[in-house]
Amino acid sequence: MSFFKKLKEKITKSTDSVTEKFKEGLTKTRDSFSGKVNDLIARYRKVDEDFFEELEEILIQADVGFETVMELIDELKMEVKRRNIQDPEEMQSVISEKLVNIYNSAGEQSSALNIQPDGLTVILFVGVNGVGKTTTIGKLAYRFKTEGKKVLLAAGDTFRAGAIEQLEVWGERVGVETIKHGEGSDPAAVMYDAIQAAKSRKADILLCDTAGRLQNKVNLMKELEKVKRVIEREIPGAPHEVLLVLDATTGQNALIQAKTFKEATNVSGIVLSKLDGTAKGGIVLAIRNELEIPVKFVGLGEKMDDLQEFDAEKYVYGLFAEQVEKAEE
Ligand SMILES: Nc1nc2c(ncn2[C@@H]2O[C@H](COP(=O)(O)OP(=O)(O)O)[C@@H](O)[C@H]2O)c(=O)[nH]1
Ligand SMILES: [Mg+2]
Repeated sequence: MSFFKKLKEKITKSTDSVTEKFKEGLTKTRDSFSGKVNDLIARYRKVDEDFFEELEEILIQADVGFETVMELIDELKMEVKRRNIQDPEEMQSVISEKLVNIYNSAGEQSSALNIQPDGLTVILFVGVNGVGKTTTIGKLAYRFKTEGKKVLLAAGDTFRAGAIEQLEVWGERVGVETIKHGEGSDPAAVMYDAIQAAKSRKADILLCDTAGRLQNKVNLMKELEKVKRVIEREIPGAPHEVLLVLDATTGQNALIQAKTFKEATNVSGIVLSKLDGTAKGGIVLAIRNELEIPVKFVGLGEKMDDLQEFDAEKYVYGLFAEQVEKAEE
């Protein structure tokens, strides 16, 4: 059975809203990337060296990342040889299968968060200005609240004007409390207070916002280290997750940011925001392969329920939805 058929069976068995979110959120990438792949397949009569060269170019344009593309092309060539594939029509399904494989073989498969079964779980969000930290916190707060958890927010971005209010607005929208100090105050002190509040209110989850920009990069990294130290001191084992938020629309720049933050804080997972805003959604694969940090969530829009746990199969379905749906029984 072809990979598309298997995927179709799986997807139709679980026609849930999550799959639809992936399909909807990946529309731009699907139109661009899959459009080019379809065009390529239509133009070739057999799978040859030129075919692979063009495919390589399409993958690079989708921001899949050079190393990952090379690995993928090698895998595809081997598979074509092994199964003696001649017809380009068969390639979409094979490409999809290899995309899932390459993602899942790059490391830990689970996008699950390290949630404490008893007691407080502290999650710290880091990333440069505008990537979507505050929005992601709002969306995650909504998610946890829906699961029946008691959630608290800590307004740790005291640098950017309006940042505290923005988080509070999200808190009100979701119906959770925000612990804050004034603009310009010490974010480590905000964290300290937020932890005390979380303990006394017996909260399950504390989501901590941080600044994305200070006077300079060194200051920012120092501030993040200090914030982290305070959290560690107050709760052994915390923060339980340090989530780095990256903006998918910034492409390879996101990888550079990740390397900087990785050096300063112990990043445990990536949130890739604004996947809906880019036609180059292949960046997921580049991040996964080149950083060795799991992509735990992806942002697929600006609404409360537009944050989803990353899932390689649903992602690939989003890339080739029409073809998967057309796959014959
Ligand atoms: N389309 C889209 N927009 C997003 C997503 N996540 C965040 N944004 C938008 O990105 C902008 C910056 O987000 P914000 O949370 O303020 O970033 P921060 O500076 O890192 O806290 C806002 O206009 C958000 O609505 C997403 O997944 N999709
Ligand atoms: Mg913010």
